[in-house]
Amino acid sequence: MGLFDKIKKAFTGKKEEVKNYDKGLEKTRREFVSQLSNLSKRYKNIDDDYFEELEDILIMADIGVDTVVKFVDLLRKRVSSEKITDASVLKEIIIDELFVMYVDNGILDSKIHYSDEGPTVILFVGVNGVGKTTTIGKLAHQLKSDGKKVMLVAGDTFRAGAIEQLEEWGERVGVEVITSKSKDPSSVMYDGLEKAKAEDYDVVLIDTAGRLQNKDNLMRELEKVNRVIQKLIPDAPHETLLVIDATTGQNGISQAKSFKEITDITGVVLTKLDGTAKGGIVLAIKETVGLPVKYVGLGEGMDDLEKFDIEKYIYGLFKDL
Ligand SMILES: Nc1nc2c(ncn2[C@@H]2O[C@H](COP(=O)(O)OP(=O)(O)OP(=O)(O)O)[C@@H](O)[C@H]2O)c(=O)[nH]1
Ligand SMILES: [Mg+2]
Repeated sequence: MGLFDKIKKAFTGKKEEVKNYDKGLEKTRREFVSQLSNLSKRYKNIDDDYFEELEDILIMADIGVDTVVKFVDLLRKRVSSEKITDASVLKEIIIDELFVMYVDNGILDSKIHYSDEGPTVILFVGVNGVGKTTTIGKLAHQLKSDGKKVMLVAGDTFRAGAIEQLEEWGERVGVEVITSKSKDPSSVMYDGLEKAKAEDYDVVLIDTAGRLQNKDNLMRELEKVNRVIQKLIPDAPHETLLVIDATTGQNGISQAKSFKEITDITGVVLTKLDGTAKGGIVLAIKETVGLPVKYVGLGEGMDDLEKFDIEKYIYGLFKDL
């Protein structure tokens, strides 16, 4: 039995557990996966044309050109060494190999690291409109449901309406939001962390502005933010999560590369997967950027954030095959 069969079996009958993945990956499943399925129906024999079409399909799913070339190369070798001729057999091997590629070279740590003592500080960064504030709202809801005392810090003092947006989330999910009239994000972060320490908060989620600016300015700004946070909590931020919009495809990959150069990113939140057929981007982030995806956004609602789980992801993608 192949790896995929095992995954499929593991989640069969566990609808609730994979509900968000199932729903959120529908677009990718419909386009990418059905093309894959058609391909193996159309080709009786595996030849060069087959591999070329396969390459195109994988590139369209935003797995990333380099990764695809490497992957298809590996498949060609397997096909020739194992003398595989049947395209429907190869279809299953493709899924297994995609899975192996993700978990290979050491599984990236997709867990959030919570502080043993004092508040855990999670900083959210990313370009504008990717879903930082929404992700904070959703995560606050999850953490609160887990019984944690959660604080949101409105560190986006730049965009009009940003503070109100975070306040709305705070109200909706029932957690405290710290705001300030000051235009300096550092001052609201300082106030928030001071309160979080004094009042024993478990988790502090810090929103930041998604303004577009050059690398040097952004680097300086993030250095300042980190300095301020560390004045109060020396080992914070415990996580710096980069939020990427999956619908922007390879653009998101370049953002990840840039942010990784200017600050210490501990993980990625990949949002709006429900709005794209390019779910292959998860592989590209791992292969070309080397960052772990820690959360995925699978819709706009407050329950539509999931811890990233490669097995559930693979299930959501290929369950109909
Ligand atoms: N479909 C879908 N929409 C999402 C998801 N995450 C966020 N959004 C939407 O994306 C839009 C932008 O989200 P925000 O949270 O405001 O993004 P932001 O990064 O905080 O934006 P700025 O503060 O302007 O930099 C909103 O309309 C959200 O509802 C998701 O997982 N799925
Ligand atoms: Mg925002």
